[in-house]
Amino acid sequence: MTSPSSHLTLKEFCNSHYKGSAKHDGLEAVIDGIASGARDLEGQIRNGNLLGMLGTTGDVNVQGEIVQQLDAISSDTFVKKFQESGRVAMVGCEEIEHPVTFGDSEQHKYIVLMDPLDGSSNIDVAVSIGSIFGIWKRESSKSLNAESLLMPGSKQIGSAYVVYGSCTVLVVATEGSVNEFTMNPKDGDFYLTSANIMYPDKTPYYSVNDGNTAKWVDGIVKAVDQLRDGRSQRYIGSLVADFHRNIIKGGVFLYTADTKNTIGRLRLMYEANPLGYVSVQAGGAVSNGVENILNIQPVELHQRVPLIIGNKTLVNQIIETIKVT
Ligand code: P6P
Repeated sequence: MTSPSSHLTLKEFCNSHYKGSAKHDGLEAVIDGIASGARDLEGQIRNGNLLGMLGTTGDVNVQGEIVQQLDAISSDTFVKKFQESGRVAMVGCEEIEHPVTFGDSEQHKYIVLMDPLDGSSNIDVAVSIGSIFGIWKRESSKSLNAESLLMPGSKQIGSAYVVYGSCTVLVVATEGSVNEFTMNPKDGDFYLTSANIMYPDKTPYYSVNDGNTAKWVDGIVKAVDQLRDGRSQRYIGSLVADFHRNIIKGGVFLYTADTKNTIGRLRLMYEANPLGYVSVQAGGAVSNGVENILNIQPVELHQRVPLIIGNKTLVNQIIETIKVT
């Protein structure tokens, strides 16, 4: 049995790893903004319907999706935190049609793309949901505009995600380093609970929506049949929660193209790229079925992409099966 005080705090970790470093200076303020926003959101999420914050706002977002109250609250929360950080030049978001610009000074070094609340269909049924963040260094030579956000995932300087689950965890990835921090409900601080995470060799799980089977091409049907052999299917309906289980316990997640979602359902810039960066830094892989997603040059902020992400051996097995079927 340990106590929170026996763990490094997120602030201690970030100050020692990022503050003042040539490559990551100021990143500690961005991560602190994510942790602070997650702390605020966690409190609201845990109240569920007690505060009347579940359900929809009645609006439809740029994706044509009905906006849940918590979608709007989470977007506003993190936009405010990134503005307060003084280090984020611009943020792009699933819930906002156009990017928000905060500043163009030397201090405003980072660009963030986020899905502030992933898994909206699970909000009002007490199932795990999460937040996802991709972090890029802004190219100071270029002026800030919508095009500034369209950088390939391979150019991320880091990424992070939060899972509001049975506990609240924040995972932060930079080059060669993936670390999990758990929030202590008593003081709202995040403490290092798993350092230098790498995918396990074992792969007991696979995550896919079996309900889409009739819409898949033969190669995907065969690839999923292969995954079923000796594994358990785990599918939460919140990408970030399925991703986190798979990186800790071992497994793969796939949401490929099908006859309904002909270019996939999930978003390149603020779902596939940030989680793909975490996956690769943890020894995993991320693909659209043809190439490493992190190499894709984006053309549109909200573009979708087929997603295969997790254990490298399984990702490559799926790609090979699609190719030869
Ligand atoms: P389906 C949630 O809405 C989400 O964007 C991901 O978090 C999740 O993995 C996926 O959609 C679930 O989609 O079509 O299986 O309900």
